[in-house]
Amino acid sequence: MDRLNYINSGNAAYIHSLYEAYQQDPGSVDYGWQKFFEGFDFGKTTEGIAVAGEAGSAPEHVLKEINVLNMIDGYRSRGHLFTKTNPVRDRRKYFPGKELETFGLTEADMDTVFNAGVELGLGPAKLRDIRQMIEDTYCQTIGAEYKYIRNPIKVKWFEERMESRRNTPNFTTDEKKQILSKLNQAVIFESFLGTKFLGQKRFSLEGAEALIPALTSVIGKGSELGIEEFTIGMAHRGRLNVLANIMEKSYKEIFSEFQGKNYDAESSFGGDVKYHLGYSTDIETQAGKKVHLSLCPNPSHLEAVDPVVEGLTRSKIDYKYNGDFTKIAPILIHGDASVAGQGIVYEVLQMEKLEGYRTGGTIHLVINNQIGFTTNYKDARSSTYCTDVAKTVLSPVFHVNGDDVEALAYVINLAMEFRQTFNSDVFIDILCYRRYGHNEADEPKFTQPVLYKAIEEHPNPLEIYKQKLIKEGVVDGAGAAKLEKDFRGILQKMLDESKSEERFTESKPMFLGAWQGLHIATENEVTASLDTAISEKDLLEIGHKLTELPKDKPFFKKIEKLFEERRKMFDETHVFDWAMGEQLAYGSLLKEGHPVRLSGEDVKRGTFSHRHAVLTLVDSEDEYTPLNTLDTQAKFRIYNSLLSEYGVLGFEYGYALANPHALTIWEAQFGDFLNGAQIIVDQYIASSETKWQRGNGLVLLLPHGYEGQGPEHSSARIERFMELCADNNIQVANCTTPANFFHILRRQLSRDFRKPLVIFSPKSLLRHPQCVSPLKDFTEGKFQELIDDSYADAKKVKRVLFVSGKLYYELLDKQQQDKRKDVAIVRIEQLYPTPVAQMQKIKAKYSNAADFIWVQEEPENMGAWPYMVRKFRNSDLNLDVISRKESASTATGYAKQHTSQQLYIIGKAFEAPVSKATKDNINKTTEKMANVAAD
Ligand SMILES: Cc1ncc(C[n+]2csc(CCOP(=O)(O)OP(=O)(O)O)c2C)c(N)n1
Repeated sequence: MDRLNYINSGNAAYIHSLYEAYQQDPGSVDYGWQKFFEGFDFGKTTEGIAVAGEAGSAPEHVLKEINVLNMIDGYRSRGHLFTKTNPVRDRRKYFPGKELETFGLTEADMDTVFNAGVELGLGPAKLRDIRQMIEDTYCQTIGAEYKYIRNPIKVKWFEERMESRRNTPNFTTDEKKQILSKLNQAVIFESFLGTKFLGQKRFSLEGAEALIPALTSVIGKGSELGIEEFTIGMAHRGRLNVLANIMEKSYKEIFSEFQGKNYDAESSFGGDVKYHLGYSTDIETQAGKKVHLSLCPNPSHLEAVDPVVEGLTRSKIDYKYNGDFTKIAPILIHGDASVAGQGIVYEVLQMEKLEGYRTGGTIHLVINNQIGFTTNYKDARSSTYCTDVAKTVLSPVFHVNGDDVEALAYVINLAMEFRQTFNSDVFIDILCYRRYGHNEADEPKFTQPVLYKAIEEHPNPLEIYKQKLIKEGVVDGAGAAKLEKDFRGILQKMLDESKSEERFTESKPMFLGAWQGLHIATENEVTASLDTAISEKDLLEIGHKLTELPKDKPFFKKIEKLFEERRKMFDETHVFDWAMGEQLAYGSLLKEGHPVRLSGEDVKRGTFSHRHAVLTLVDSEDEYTPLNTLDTQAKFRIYNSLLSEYGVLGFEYGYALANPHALTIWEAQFGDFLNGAQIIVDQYIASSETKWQRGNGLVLLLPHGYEGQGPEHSSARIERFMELCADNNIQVANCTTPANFFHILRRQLSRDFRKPLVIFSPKSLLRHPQCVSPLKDFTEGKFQELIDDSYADAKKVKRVLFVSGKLYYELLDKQQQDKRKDVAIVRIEQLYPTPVAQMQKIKAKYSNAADFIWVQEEPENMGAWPYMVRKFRNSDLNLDVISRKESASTATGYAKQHTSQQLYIIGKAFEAPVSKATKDNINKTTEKMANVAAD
């Protein structure tokens, strides 16, 4: 029957007229109505109607039929509001005692037979039975939200599965025993830690232990349905339990961590607390299937791990599973307060169906302990459920009572099946509680005395399930007790062994799988650039492919013109601009077999309309991507991202993590938007190697430069990156030539280690006539961390200007115009690792120079200067600065003021330098005066 949920009793006259029309000619009404009236006429002849007698006139009964249908529909849509899903609190009641009345029905209708029962597969049935059936299905320990899904096939899929079994699990005896055994591990593990490491933080899972059998179940079901690998992201709560009882990290290793035995004084790694560490492993399911599991390391910042897991998964889909979304699935485990409060969840959800970001559906599990630290759920969200964000992408949500471990295992299997069938996200909200405080040293009664009184008296899920199985005769009391005792025995043995070992580190080495052959860089390796040139033959071959537009496709005239200009670079001028330098880097890497992925807002064309890596054909949505026409297996993937920085940067970080042999790049629209993704920079990009021994080769392109566009689009906040630089953690560059940009991109994959690379990329230089590189700069040499001046006369130089980025060209202009051979302009192309040795060489070379000045466009409190002044504070370089004066805002909003500031900087840089002799004199006098003062 067609959906009839648009009808109600108010339509009585209309329905009556339809029925009359149907009686005269069935074909005169819609097919759905024909079927309905057919059933209704059939129902009228059945015993039910005869018995009910007073069922009233035909139209009146038709109305009641409709009411029953509405009731069924109501239960399907809103039954979740009436479930028994909360283990420790009573749910609020809607319309108590008026459930029938709400649908225009009464107790007197309970024995009337309604054809509407057909909708549930019951056939004509008494209202009593219909209601029982929908209550059993939708109002027990599982609440289902799926009716808002617009795809009727998905809706039907759920309806059929849930209603055919009344949403009731029917596990075999063996399966029940397996569930019991996993629950036993989960519960005993926590209580063991609680007694042996009293007061130590572990963010226990107690109250939500059903998560462990649920995960076992989803992994088992997933592997049955073809999944070979799961990537898991989760926060602190229950992480140790997952590591031990799902990931099979050895109990001994975990106990050693509790005893602080994994600390290695020799190591340069800073490490992290145990409930943030990642792990990966191969496990075998109950059915004997091998599954790879990886738990992503995560920072304290809740939900920050979500995009990283998604990116990691997508990378594996692209490179390891050849685009097959059914071989790997992400599982994200959220907390109720964080899933409701953190915007990153929304950003990640919006990726669900996007070509460049989808992962074939994520299984979202929420450990809904109804509290966030001390904050009650009522203060944590405005939405009814913590999972309501799921509805933005029409993802189904199941709310399950965490005390009903079978219901949870059943639902999670259903969710897995759904994910594999439709490649869509699905949420499971596990209603549970947190037995203790936020951590083990915390007193929850200070803030939730009533709830914690209820929790105190509440039996743990193992106790509840054990009693159920004893009642069913699946196990006896003695068997269940033995299970507990045996497992405690195993844990005690592991603890004893861990205590007897002096130091214990069984952590998996970092360079496994795709990272095989790579290593942590030594100091020398980081500072050395390898030869990254390509042959002229390759360059021209790539160039011709990149600039040749197929004759049979219609392109815009301006694009054809642009490509003709590009073509000339290869055929005639042999001088290349920024866009070509960039694409030659990609093309040459692709030719060497390295895939390239570039994502960010509007990257296909490029924010500044310079890239045109993807061309849209005239009057069409079809696209042409020259980089994908090269003669290579490696693919160029380029995606305009959703308007997100935090989510997309996290995704690309994860993407790069899974494949160090692909070049992965994220480009910000303007560099200043990066601060929306600061958590990913601070918590992952800058610190993950130190904290978790996880390298990453991600490249960030951050458009930067003072061009009078106002405070918001001038600065990508170089200072923010410079303050993060230590231990050779990242590379920061601000290149001035297409060739140097080309080499640094190629260098990223040419070495045996990976480091994130932050490039402050240009805007005006994209079209600057001098910002071009000759062919030989691509076919010879390597990335230059520092570029010396080739115009100044070394002997005459009295002042050396150190500069980076586009300001160089403005200084150059002035130098050339005024023919100032006494001022050398030295470009620092790589700000970090800072080429200190090369800078010292510069000092030696310009031996008559008295001034060494850092010149920057940014205000004095920004840019690279605060870093440089710290780095060189005790050096004989005695650096000074020329910059905009310190400022709260990055740049002025007035174009005129911008220009005068710019002229001031350039003018100041070329002010007549003081001679070295005079300067030495001044220094001596100052020193003397200081000594006098000291006396
Ligand atoms: C982004 C972020 N903000 C604040 C915190 C501090 N914090 C740690 S746990 C917590 C409560 C989390 O509640 P919930 O998500 O429900 O998880 P639970 O601890 O209850 O399992 C808060 C606010 C954090 N870790 N991350």
